[in-house]
Parts: sequence; structure tokens; C-alpha cells
Amino acid sequence: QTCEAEVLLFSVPSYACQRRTTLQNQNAVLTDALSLLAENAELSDEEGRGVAFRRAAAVLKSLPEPVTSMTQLRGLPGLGDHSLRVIKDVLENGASSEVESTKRSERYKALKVLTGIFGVGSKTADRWIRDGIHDLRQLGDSAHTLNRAQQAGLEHYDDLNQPVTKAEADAIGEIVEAAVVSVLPGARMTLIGGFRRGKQTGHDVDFLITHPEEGREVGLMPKVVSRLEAQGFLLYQKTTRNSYLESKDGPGRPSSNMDRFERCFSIFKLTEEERGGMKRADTERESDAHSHTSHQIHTRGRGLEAADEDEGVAEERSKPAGRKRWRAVRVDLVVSPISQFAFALLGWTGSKLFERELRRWAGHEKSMSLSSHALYDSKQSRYLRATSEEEIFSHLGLEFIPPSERNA
Ligand code: 8DG
Ligand code: MN
Ligand code: MN
Repeated sequence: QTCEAEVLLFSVPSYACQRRTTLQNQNAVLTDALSLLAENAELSDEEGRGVAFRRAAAVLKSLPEPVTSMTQLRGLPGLGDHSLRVIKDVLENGASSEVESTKRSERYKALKVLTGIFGVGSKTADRWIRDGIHDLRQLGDSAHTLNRAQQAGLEHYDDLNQPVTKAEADAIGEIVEAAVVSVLPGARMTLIGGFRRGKQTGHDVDFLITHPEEGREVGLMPKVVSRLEAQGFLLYQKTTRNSYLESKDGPGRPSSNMDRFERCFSIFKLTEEERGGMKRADTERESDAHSHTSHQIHTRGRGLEAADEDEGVAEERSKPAGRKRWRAVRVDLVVSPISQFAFALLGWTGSKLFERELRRWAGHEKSMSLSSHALYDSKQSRYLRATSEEEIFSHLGLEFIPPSERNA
């Protein structure tokens, strides 16, 4: 006879920004299933469903122990009927039939492969699929014209679908920082995104740049980009200028979640010497492949096809003659004035769900509006200043959660 009291029950606050979520996920099998359904919903332009699955996965990620029975889920927030059904299926049968059939579906496979091209979003992929294009070969054979980003994405498809290691991120960091400091002495650069949260691999590398004197950062990005370009480090770049001040958004009411910093999406050319030798990087990459969760989360467009292509690449690399001595890496650069630095840092560290939950908490619980530029208090009709992430959490009435525990 099982006694109720023996069932391990968890107590979990409803917002992800109230919880500590490390990379030690005790429920990876369950969260992988929910994340795949979230991804499928997002790729199908069903954002609401995507968020619901992401929230459910995030709750399970925050639990200190593996879930073994449905009774343990009683009272947990964020678990809707659909997510509960999926969890039940996995607990009882070892896998979710919905997840398995999604993985096998031609549409999902095609969406994965096509959106695995840098510059291709779900809308473009959907249009192509309706034109009968399901893979890269069919895309190549078609009459579709690709924009500059997509051409670069296709050209570097294999590299860009290969996880970036922390060692590679650090190597790129040194190169970019040297360029930044050479064009603006005193400027500072910080690693943001997943690597700041302690991840060992990522789909790209993200950096935030600022200068301690307000205004000195203006016009910095084009100079950094020119410098890196002249050094031969950029395979592709698209820079967008700062549009925060000229925006027509009301106070604290940004028209979208997209922020308005000067930023640059790029594809970086990292050579073997710079990344400290191919051997080391390959070993690291192999160990990543064994870590189920990181592999699933970081790589887009790695269906069966991508796996085949990886083998092709490995073969090519083992040939001593035509061996490629560099790899392409996606790099995002953002420049912020020092007055907004703490907000930019918080807004660009992620995870994406953690950010979404912070904004939801601010709006629903505090009548505040949080962006990567500022925090606006509607009750006081004023902006709340902050020079550190700690201050922003404090303004929001939240306990400070360090980056390594924002892996919701
Ligand atoms: P990964 O690259 O390792 O896969 O994960 P990540 O580093 O967490 O994801 P990311 O896609 O590189 O995004 C990093 C953070 O930047 C994440 O919190 C989302 C945020 N972010 C964008 N685009 C924008 C944007 O336009 N505005 C703001 N405020 N944040 C953005 O990716
Ligand atoms: Mn990233
Ligand atoms: Mn990024």
C-alpha cells in the first residue's frame, strides 16, 4: 500500500523568474518531449501553443528530482491538459506517441532542415514546403531566389548546424574584444546569451559591448565590423543601427519584443590556429553529442539528413589534402549605452523563456514594463534606473537569480 505522504511533492512558484533553473536537468526525457512539441508549434506559427509547452518544460526543469509518477505533478503550475497527456505517455510507455509521430512527419522534418538554414524562418520554410521543397537538394534545384543571408546560410549549412563549443566562443571573444578595444579604447565587452548562463555549447556566440562614458559607444559597431572585415574574420554580416530614440513607442511600451540597439548578425570565420587546434575542438564536440539535452536544445535542422551530412563532413576532414582548416560560427554583437547596460545584459542573457517570464511578471504582477532598454513603472509613471542586474530584480520585487540559474 502506497501512502500519500511517501509521494514526493514539489512546491514550485508559477513564474520561471521566481525559480532557480540550473543546467542539471533531472527530467531531460520529459522536457525533451515537451520541447520538441514546443518547437513544432513555433515552426507552425502557433506561438501560444509553443509557449504553453515551453512553460511546462521549464517547470519540470526546475524540479530537484526526476518525476516518476503523475501524482507528483499535483499542484504544479504551468502544466496544461495537453502537456500532462504527453508526460503521462512518456512515464507509462517510455515515449510520447505524439512526439514520435511529429518527429517522423514529413512536414516537421522539412521545417527542421529548411529553418536550419540561417536566414530562413518558419514563414519562408512553410512557403517553400507548399511549393514542394522539403530538402536542400530540392531547394537548390528550384527557381527560388535566396537573399544574401540565406545564401550565406546555405553555403555554411553544415558548420552552422554544428554546436559551437565554449573554447570556440572564448577564441572568438578574444578576437572581437581586440577589435573593439582597438577602435575604441576603454570599451568593454561581455559574453551574453547561453554561454553566460554556463552552457558548454551553443548555436551561436553573443556579445554585448559598451563604454563607461555615455555616448562614446555611438557609431562603434560599423567601426568594429570594418576592422573585423579587414582582418578577414567575417563571412557575412548585417548591421542594424540603433533606433531606440527615434522610435514612436510610448513610455515603457515598446511596440515589440525586438529591441532597438545597434546590432550585428554575423557569420565568423574561425581558423584552426585561432580555435586552438582541430583535435581539441573535435573531442569536445564528441562529448557534446553524448549529452542528450544540450544536443537537442542547441541544434536546429539536425534531422536524419543533417546527421548524414555530418558524416560527409567528417569524411572530408579526415582526407589530409582537401581538409577545411576553418569553421563558420554565428556571432551576434550588440552595442548598448552604459545607461542601459544592466537592462541589455539582463535582456540578452536569456533563456528566452526566462526573459518572457520576467516581462510577464513585470506586467501582470507589478504594473511595470521591462525591456532590454529600461524598466517603466506605470503606477509611478516613471522609469526606474538601474546599474546592475541585482537592482533590476530588486525593483521587480524578485530574489536575484544568477545567470547560471536562468536556464528555464
Ligand atoms: P544558444 O545560442 O546557445 O542556442 O541559446 P541562447 O544564447 O540562449 O539563444 P540566442 O538565440 O542566442 O539568444 C540570446 C538571448 O538574446 C536570448 O535571451 C534572446 C535574446 N534576443 C534575441 N534577439 C533579441 C532581440 O531582438 N531583442 C532582445 N531584447 N533580446 C533578443 O535573440
Ligand atoms: Mn546564443
Ligand atoms: Mn544569438
